[in-house]
Amino acid sequence: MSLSALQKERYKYQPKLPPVLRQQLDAIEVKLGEPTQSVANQEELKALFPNTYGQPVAHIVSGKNPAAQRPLTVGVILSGGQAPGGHNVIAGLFDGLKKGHSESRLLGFLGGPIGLINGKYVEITAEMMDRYRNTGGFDIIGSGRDKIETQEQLDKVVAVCQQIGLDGVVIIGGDDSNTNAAVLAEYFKKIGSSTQVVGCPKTIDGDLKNAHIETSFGFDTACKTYSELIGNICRDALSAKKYWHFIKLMGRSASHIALECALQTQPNICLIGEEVAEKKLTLNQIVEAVAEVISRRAEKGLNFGVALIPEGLIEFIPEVGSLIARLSDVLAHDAEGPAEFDKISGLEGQLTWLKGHLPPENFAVFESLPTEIQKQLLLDRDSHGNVQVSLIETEKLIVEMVKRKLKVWAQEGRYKGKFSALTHFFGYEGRCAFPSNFDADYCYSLGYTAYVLFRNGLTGYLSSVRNTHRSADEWTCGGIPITMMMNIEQRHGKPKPVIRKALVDLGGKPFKTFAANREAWAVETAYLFPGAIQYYGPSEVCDQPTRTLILEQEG
Ligand code: FBP
Repeated sequence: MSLSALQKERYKYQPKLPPVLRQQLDAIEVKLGEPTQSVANQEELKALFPNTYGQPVAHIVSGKNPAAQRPLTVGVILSGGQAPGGHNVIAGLFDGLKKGHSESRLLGFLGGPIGLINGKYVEITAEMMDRYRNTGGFDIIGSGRDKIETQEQLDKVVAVCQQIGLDGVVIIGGDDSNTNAAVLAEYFKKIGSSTQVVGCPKTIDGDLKNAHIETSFGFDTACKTYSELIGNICRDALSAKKYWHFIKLMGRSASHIALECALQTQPNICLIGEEVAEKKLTLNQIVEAVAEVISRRAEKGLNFGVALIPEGLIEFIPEVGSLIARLSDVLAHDAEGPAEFDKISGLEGQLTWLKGHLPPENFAVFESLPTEIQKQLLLDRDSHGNVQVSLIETEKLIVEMVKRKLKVWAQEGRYKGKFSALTHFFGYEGRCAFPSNFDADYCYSLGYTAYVLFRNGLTGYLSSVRNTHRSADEWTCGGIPITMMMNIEQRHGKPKPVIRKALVDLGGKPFKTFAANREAWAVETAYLFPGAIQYYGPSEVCDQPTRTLILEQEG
């Protein structure tokens, strides 16, 4: 197979580890802190996780490791959406295992959690590992969105682990997958199995973070990739001076990606879902705010601009969120509803049906939406009948409604500009990029840390690397008990123990920095052009973490 020049160079790149992990393994030990508590619902969680609740935070420090050395067999799963760096988590784990004992084995379960349920795996060899070092993607073993939840699934997993003689499993995933890791760790302990479970925090969305987990991997590379593209579009807008570009960015629930990209590129508009929800803004108010910026720029002769829209915005708008929830109810949970509805052909007939089944206030919102969006709300339902929010073209919705608004303002003599809009969606473009140096180093360290946690007998932990806003020479590492990050939330109408998702903190420094500048960015043209991710060169060009991480950690 022929390789690109960058591919060849990246294979050779040696990721940076925290200083403590650069030592021989017998010079590293784990120090345990005080017992911990979950972030909420302590009594319920203690009852649900009697064997793993309250474990102490684990710090990996220099010392002596008395652990008797025998070969370990460990499994690894990639779970959920791709995120740059996943291969390096596996590489760090692999190298740790082999350093610990040359006969240790790493098994990769294929296609995500379903691979563990069905016992489908490959053994990761040194030669195979070397073909994936420092590359993007999850293609080494594939990923999937299945869950290990039911008793039948748990039984199958236990049987697979026993048959192989697995000492441990690493689950590389987001909040849901690591909630699963906690459930699995608890179950293994409950049945007296010695198989350990350790998670690694993954998601480009950046919403798996808390007081102990500074960032999820992949966020850095994805945001830098999108910011390069946004910067290029800013430059195009500035050159042609004739288009408004509306760019939707991934981030199913939280707006971290949009916020970080705004900090990196200084667009004219960036909507933040969490702020919309907090201020209870209506769709009309959002549209007016966007139209206002367009109008003010037009007054200065600037009929161009760039607007960023987070994917999850639509659900944060209270009236649309309520419509989506109600639509999902009538189309998914009402036994008669879906079958009857699916027989109707044509939007007109569907509208009549909905009028009779939706509360009037929800129907009024539905009726006010552009036809294309109405169709998407009705067509794009998942296997449970729920509306698939990520497939709704929010960027087109906003453009359509802004057009209508500007037309009215033009008739009233309030707006005299020209509005020509283009829409974009940046999502998949960033999920499998070559990991930035930050993600390559961070992921390798997370994987290596996971091995050290296994070696020291820990289970039910999330691998953690800290002080990541500084150079890797100052990084520290350890393990955080997963139950510590959990609370009880309603999921599909039932209370469930889950890791609390991190939304954009409106009181936090990243949002405040954005809010303090957005007025100037709206009317002045203050674009930044970050350019492509650099892998080689001065450290301030190629090793810098995200603005979000720096602002959050520097306090
Ligand atoms: P994870 O949370 O599993 O990492 O996935 C996040 C994400 O990339 C979202 O930003 C996006 O909405 C979603 O995955 C797309 O999912 P799919 O890959 O199933 O189309």
